[in-house]
Amino acid sequence: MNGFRKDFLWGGAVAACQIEGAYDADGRGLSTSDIHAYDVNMNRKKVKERGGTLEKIKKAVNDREGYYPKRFGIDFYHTYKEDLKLLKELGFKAFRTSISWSRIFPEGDEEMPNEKGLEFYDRLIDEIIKNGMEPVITMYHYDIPLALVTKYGGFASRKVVDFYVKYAKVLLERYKGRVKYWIACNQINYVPVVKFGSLGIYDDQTSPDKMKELVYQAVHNQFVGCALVKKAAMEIDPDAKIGTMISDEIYYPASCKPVDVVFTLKKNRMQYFFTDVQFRGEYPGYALRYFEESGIDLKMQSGDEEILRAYTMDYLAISYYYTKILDAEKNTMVPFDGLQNPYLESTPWEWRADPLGCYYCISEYWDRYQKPIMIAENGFGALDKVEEDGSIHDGYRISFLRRHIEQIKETVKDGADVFAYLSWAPIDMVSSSSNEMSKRYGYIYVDQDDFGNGTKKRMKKDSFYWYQKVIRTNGDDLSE
Ligand code: BGP
Repeated sequence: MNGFRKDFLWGGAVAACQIEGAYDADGRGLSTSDIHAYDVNMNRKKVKERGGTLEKIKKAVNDREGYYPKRFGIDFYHTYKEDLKLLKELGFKAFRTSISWSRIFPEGDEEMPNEKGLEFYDRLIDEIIKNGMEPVITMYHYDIPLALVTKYGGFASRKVVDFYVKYAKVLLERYKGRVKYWIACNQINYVPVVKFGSLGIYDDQTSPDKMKELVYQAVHNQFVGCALVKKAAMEIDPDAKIGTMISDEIYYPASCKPVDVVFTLKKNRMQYFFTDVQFRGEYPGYALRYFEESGIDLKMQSGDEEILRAYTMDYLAISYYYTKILDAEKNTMVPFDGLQNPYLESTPWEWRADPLGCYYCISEYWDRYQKPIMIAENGFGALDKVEEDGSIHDGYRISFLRRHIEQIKETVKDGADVFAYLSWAPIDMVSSSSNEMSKRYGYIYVDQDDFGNGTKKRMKKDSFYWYQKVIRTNGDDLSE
């Protein structure tokens, strides 16, 4: 292979809870993303975890003072037709977004789905297809219905697994024949740091010494949920592909000291743990040992192991942004406890771009599983500037994307089956972790500030025209 396959899916990715807004339209219920308040005093290098205690959550629900950016997004709920037209102009072959779970089941535990929510996604998915794009739909992207958190304790409860599978079955039935690529759960490996948004666990749900066990119990429940979604897809829509998604958190050793190299191998294994279970269908020995030595006693229901073994995932979706390093003396096995690589450039958010790391990440995952790979997120968050004449010169973003696409092409030349590149993000929207518009990723600028003020006007950045050329030449011409 000397380049991308002819039917390579070039496109971009967004998430309902960061783009749609209309948080209470047409019967939608509150989700965890709707109580993520904008923190005007945030430290961009140390963004606070969202969520909080049950008390804090209930207060946020009743808060009339704070500003909650994800309730408004960029109003994509109403502008999706115009925005998709711009993406068609870019030449997109695929478009990834997510379905907001609480549009379909406002409280999460209703008997019947909310028809108006389903109708919105009928319109949206039809519009994506009408504009010549393959829809890639994330079933769950950091917006679990809030009631499933406060009433049931999120994925720590097996009842929530049942509600999740019921929700997924509704989607598979409704969009059968229109959606071929599903992602069961956004970045399933990231849950320890997004335990509120992704597992639906609040800070005082259990005592601090029991929290690690509760998180991994909820992760186990999510594994079972995803496997049951795969089972449902085989019954409802055999053409549907169910992907699992991880955000790359594979580390380099900080030095060639054997202790750093071996520690890094062991910690990286606890990242591969998520995909080992979902592609190999069982818990690897190193993970069982880690849980035993950490005093984590996972409760598996009878039948769980058979379900995991029988219903593994069809493809791997990877979100890639940065890399970090591990020093055996300074770091621990706590997920995401790592150091910054002094050989990489920093950004205001301390996300250090590493294009070669993209080659490393894809190669390791391909060598480990030989499963088809979709790059489901890759992009450069930056403080973009609008010039007097309305132009936006984001050469830094073009350079980031070019250097990453070059490395992806290298993995394809090695034989890796990378079938899609959906960069984050085609259009500016509210950032996930820092909850701000200022951290812009788009090829298309949106005139809206961190408090939602602005004309909402969409403007093409230099990267719009560059990416348009990349897609037109199927990745042959990456020149800046
Ligand atoms: C991923 C999330 C996306 C997206 C991206 C960029 O973890 O799946 O939702 O937001 O990160 O992160 P951020 O928006 O925090 O810069």
